[in-house]
Amino acid sequence: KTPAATKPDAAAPADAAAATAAHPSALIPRPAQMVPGQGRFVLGPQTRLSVAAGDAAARTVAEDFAARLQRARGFAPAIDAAAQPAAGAVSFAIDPAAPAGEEAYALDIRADGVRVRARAAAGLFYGAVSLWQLATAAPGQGPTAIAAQRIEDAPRFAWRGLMLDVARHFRSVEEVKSIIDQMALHKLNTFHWHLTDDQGWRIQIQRYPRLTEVGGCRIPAGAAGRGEDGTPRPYCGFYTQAQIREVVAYAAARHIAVVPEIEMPGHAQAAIAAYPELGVRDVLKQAPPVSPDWGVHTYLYGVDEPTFEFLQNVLDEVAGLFPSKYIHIGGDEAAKDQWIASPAVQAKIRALGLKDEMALQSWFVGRIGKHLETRQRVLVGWDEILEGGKLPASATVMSWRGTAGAVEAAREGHDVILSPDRKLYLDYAQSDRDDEPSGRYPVSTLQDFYGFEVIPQELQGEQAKRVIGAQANLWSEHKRGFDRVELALYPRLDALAEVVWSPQAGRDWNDFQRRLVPQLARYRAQKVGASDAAYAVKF
Ligand code: TNX
Repeated sequence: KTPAATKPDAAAPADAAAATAAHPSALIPRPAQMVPGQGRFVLGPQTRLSVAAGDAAARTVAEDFAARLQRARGFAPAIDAAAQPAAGAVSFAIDPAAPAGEEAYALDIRADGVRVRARAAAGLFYGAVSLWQLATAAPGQGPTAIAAQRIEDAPRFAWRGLMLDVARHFRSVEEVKSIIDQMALHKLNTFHWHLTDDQGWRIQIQRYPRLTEVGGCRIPAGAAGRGEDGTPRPYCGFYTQAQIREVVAYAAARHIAVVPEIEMPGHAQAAIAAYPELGVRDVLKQAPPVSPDWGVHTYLYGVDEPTFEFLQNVLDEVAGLFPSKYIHIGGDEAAKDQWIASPAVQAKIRALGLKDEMALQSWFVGRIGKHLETRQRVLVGWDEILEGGKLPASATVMSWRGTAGAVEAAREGHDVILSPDRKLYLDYAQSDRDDEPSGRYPVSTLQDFYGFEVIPQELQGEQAKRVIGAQANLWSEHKRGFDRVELALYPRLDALAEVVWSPQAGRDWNDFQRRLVPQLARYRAQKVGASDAAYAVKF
């Protein structure tokens, strides 16, 4: 239980602005435990940062903290390597006596010094993020005072994610990095990168260059210039493998795993445009274009050996680029029309002794799952992967069609991630103002996001433990420019962070809104576009 916030110290009226910074409730997500102390610590240009000699993880965190402080307050404290921190220093240390868990940390702020301790690098990083938030709660440059307090903190869930769709609208490496940086400052740890879809294939695969040469561009027949919605035509974009590595390393430095998604058996039109032989050949009259339209399309991968060879080769290259334990294989919205119409696919269904096309998709997912197992990776898929048969035990289910899929999967013993449509979708409009850029309806407000509870009420005990976390999804049909992406993301990312990190018992909308005031100022100072008074938050 977190005690009430300390009152600003009346004895130091000249420090009024800094006293705001000292308010312990300036943290998002709200920490698991917070105990106020006596007095305040002043963090300024003279402050020394201290790390034990040889503690490389602590040095990295201290350097990152100093660089962030430089950007936010205009000074970077010097770093000393010392066995014992000097009086008045901020020390960072990997400490086996720190709170249990790789992502947990303790942050001790006293008038005569600050200690950040964790058992592992991730926890130490999060401790530094909390200290940075406290140090930036009051706007402006220069020294700042932070109220004495002791924080012990650890996340509620292991999977704290955000999905970005770069297929419908492409995002530059710089834009992706900026999102990853904000994720880190919210203690989110999983970036799910939706890299392929009907409207574009966005990751270079050495073995199949046409995937990006052809699949990376959409050009409606006869259209040049700009389309009706202002989208330039042709519309192209993909990441080279060097860029993918750069993003993966950038995320890793912030303790974020990047989970790639390669869609199958549906949402495959861009791949089939590039290599029509991957499709259901006996029903394809001609190669399709990369889709210039939104919506659910009917192009499915075929189910013969060359297509599996292709998919496995692609996944092997992908596995070489992404060290993540998980690889997402999509599985959503695979309309079965082409499999139904194909004599060859029907013959395969009979030869395998399967009941129908649903069972065939389940068999398909099982095959890919086995392949990923040989590469020591865990398959994740949208909840349709539960349909039509038995899913490999190791597969993890991402529940998007409400929470029913999560309940079913958890009862069957699968790990589950909640990302239900609308509740945690970032592409819905967030207000009823008619000047808000386009979004899906009905409106999904910041308060709706904040009110989401990750564990479905049907799950208790061991079954509830199968819920490893949640993520918000940013589908990008409506997100042509990065300004729209930022408006959709911020500050809804703050609500998400609290939903997945903080103990549920402390959820308090009014308190959250108070903590958003300094957070919106942080966005402004970082030049990150956020929906403040305009759409999301009514102060
Ligand atoms: C459904 S949610 C999809 C996406 C679309 C989204 C919004 C999910 C797994 N699939 O392909 O972008 O609706 O239109």
